[in-house]
Amino acid sequence: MSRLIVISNRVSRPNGAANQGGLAVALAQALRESRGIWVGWSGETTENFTGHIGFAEDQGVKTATIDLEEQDVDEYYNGYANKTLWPLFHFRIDLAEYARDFEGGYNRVNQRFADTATPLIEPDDVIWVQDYHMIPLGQMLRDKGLQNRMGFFLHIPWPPTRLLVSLPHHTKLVSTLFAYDVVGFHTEEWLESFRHYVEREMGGTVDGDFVTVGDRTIQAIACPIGINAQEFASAATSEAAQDMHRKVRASLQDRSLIVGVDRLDYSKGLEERFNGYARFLKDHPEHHRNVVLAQIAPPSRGEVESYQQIRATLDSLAGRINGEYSDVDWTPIRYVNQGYPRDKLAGIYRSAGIGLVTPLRDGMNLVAKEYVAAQDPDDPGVLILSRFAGAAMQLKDALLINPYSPEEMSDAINRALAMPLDERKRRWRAMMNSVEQQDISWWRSAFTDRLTATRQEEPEVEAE
Ligand code: GDG
Repeated sequence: MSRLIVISNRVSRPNGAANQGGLAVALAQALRESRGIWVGWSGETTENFTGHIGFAEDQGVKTATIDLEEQDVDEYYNGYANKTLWPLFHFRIDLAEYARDFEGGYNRVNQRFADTATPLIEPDDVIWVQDYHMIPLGQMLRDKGLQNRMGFFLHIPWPPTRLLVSLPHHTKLVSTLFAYDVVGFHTEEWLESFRHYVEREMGGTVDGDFVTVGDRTIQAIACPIGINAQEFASAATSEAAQDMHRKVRASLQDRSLIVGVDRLDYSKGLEERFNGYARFLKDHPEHHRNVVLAQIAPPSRGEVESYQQIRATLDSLAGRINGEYSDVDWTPIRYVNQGYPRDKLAGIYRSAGIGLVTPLRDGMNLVAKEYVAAQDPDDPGVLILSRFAGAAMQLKDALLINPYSPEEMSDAINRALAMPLDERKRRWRAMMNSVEQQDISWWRSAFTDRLTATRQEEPEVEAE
């Protein structure tokens, strides 16, 4: 078995923060099994970059991290990654900032990761680079002479060509993807957009999974990420979850709970969600006092202005809706800016008769899958899901809605509240089957098996 080297912006340690996700767990398992290394930013800053690598081993997972300079964090992480690529790739060119410093910082930091990782890599290692922070890394590793099998996975959408061309030097960035052997996306839609770009803007050709530009052929595949469904289902019946469930139910006094859980991010459609819910309250006075929307939204990327703005917008919108509809003994929205440990979160999902997931664009959206996995099979809740989440391709038995339409959201909430038990069970079973079958281990193996097989399929031909 080849060693796996995972390179991502941040490294999650197995027993790290309570809110660590399934991705960290899945990758940790693969790293442990292959005695691999996880390389990334420590999350710390240093005055002058030294290239010093911090090594650690935690529950069998080896990590190698570097500290970055403040300027690196500003230009690479807050800058090019989160002010340029994130909004653009989520179809928000209105929010995307194109600054030369950002691009310079992004390339500088990627080079730092390449310099850090190269001496750690052995010839037979399989390298798996994660996400939009690290697109050019593979090319930089090739430039250092590495011939390893190398894969890249994009966790966010791939934007339509017409939007992507607004990025200065877009072809330069995209061409670096051809240094990898396998490039993965969550859905056919994102894959299709990638192929379209390559054909239109780079004169490339597509033959099944094989995409060629010049003399480089890579495999581009759709490989939807999943969750650890079994673990999440058990978390939902754990002591901590049951305790949370009792607490929540007691506070509701027989009211129905609608739950939303999202990083506080403009791509998650939170403003639209609040407006859709307000529309529901307006359309259905008969439901007043019978429902509560609990929106859990831990703040993220607080140094980026667009995130400060969405936070201010939501603060005032929640206040306005509550001001308009609350009574002395009922508040329609509970808007919470703190995060919860995973088992408690699972208990909150299970307490809610409706999961409301309304991103305007989302690579996948794991919350939708977690909500499904946490339900009581004998009395499952209803998932209302934006058709613009990658998860909508798999969870077709959710109530799929257009999040830009407050009327559709209002109708879906009304329908979910009235849905008979047998329909809820039927829809839930179908969704749970999908969540269980294409779970996080499936995703990891589907990608790494493809990557490992690349060199067997196409043996390297020695030059004469
Ligand atoms: C990116 C892509 C893609 C949230 N609040 C709490 C908490 N969370 C956890 C959720 C979930 C995770 O954070 C969020 O995952 P999402 O998939 O919903 O969204 P992004 O963070 O934007 O992730 C996305 C994903 O990468 C994977 O490829 O699906 O499309 O944007 O796991 O549970 N966890 C805890 N407490 C909280 O309060 N413990």
